[in-house]
Amino acid sequence: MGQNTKPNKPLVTHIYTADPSAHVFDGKLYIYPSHDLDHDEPSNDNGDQYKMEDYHVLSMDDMNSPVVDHGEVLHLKDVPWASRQAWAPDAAYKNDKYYLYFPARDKDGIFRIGVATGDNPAGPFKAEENYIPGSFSIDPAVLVDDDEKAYIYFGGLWGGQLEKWQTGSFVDDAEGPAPDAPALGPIVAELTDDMLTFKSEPKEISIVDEDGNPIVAGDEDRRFFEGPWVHKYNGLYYLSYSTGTTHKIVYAVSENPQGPFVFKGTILTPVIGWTTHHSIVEFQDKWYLFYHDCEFSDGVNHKRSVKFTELTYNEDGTIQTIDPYPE
Ligand code: FUB
Repeated sequence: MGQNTKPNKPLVTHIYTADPSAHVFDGKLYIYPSHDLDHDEPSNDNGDQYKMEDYHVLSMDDMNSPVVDHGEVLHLKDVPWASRQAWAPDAAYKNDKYYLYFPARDKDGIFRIGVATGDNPAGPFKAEENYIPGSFSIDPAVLVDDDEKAYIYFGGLWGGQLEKWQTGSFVDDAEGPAPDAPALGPIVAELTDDMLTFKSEPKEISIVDEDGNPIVAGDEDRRFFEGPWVHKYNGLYYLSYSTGTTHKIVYAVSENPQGPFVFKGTILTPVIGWTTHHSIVEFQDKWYLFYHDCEFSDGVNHKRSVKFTELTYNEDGTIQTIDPYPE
């Protein structure tokens, strides 16, 4: 199955896709999205409408060629520890293997992060028996650095449950920090060489302004909400993420993969639909932003479509802000 695609248009329309994580493996572009179910149940702030059950992999030989849907590569029924909500995944390559990282609720309804392995970037993937010990919350993103060290970033507020882990264990009725207190940052952990467990204790990333002051929880235009992604450009680490309630993709920069990161600006202005979620990838000498919106479903928040557009750096390494609906 395949269809040609264009910038700012859905990559595929035969299924709803969201939360794209794009990677170049073996010279081809692979996209690992969530697979939104086409249902008409009500929405709430807990994200219960995002009731995805499986993952598909998409690929493109180049940016003008048809998008191939490689079909279902993992289903929650084959994940022994998981109960529901297969949310935003990511993939990584190391040790001649491919790894699919994904969040889902465990049997107690707590979001955890699992890993599944395969020999081919297009799947299929076989899940480990248990979730990654010590994992929590949602939206994993993995960076395999130039020195082969691998880092996993994750976290999301509200339905993503990050607020509930501030003490180090799950507190069901925990609230987020006060508006003038430092915002909760995404979490980072180094992965073990086999990519299956945390090598280091997960720790919170600090995001600060240009003066070194932490971004506060009430600063909803800049504080982390969900969907962390880290890529490298000119030797610097770029952490980008969704601001959730203000619907932007923003970024911060560091010399260290574990931060602290200094806030820089907006990459993508709000899209149609509540959530915004992206990835950034270099492919055939150009940089691309993969993102999603709800234009194709006429604005139904849980029926999203993955799109892409080109991303441009300024000479000083800052990223030009992208309007998802150019004239
Ligand atoms: O797709 C479900 C959730 O919506 C993701 O985990 C979040 O990042 C948001 O896009």
